[in-house]
Amino acid sequence: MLSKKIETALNGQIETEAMSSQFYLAMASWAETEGLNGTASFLYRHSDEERMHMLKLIKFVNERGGKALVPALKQPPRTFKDINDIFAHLFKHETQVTAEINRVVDACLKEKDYTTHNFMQWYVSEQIEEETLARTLLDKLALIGNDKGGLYLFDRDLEGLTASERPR
Ligand code: OFO
Repeated sequence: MLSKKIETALNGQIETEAMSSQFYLAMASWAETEGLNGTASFLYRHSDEERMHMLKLIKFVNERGGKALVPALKQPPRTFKDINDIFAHLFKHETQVTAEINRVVDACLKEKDYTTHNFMQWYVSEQIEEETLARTLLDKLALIGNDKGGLYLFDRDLEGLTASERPR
């Protein structure tokens, strides 16, 4: 059975995952209208993954005797400056999500809720993958600079990549 504190913390995390999904959906849609089709595919998939992270939490809360809350969501940004801006936002957002996950994990330890602590470890590892990927993509973009051919290849390489994979 979940304590009230942990139920609230997990509901907060449900909102965070839902917001991530919306945020990446907005980025995907923007990228698609800019002709960045590989980037758009990657971000649409990333948005779906975040929704899956949210669903996993909803099911866990309900199975453990709590009540999952489906949150209202804020309007995400409509436009972005360029592809660098997209991945800078994505990296920053993921580091904030990691900090929130760490807070949930910390609350589990304080409440001695080892079951939820164990469940949250999946999110801890997922964040390592996602942060590493976002950092690697930002580094690649920094190397490419304004080289149009490089940007074309970067976008094409993103076509088949998923958020928890490492790029070559
Ligand atoms: Fe849910 O992993 Fe990103 O935010």
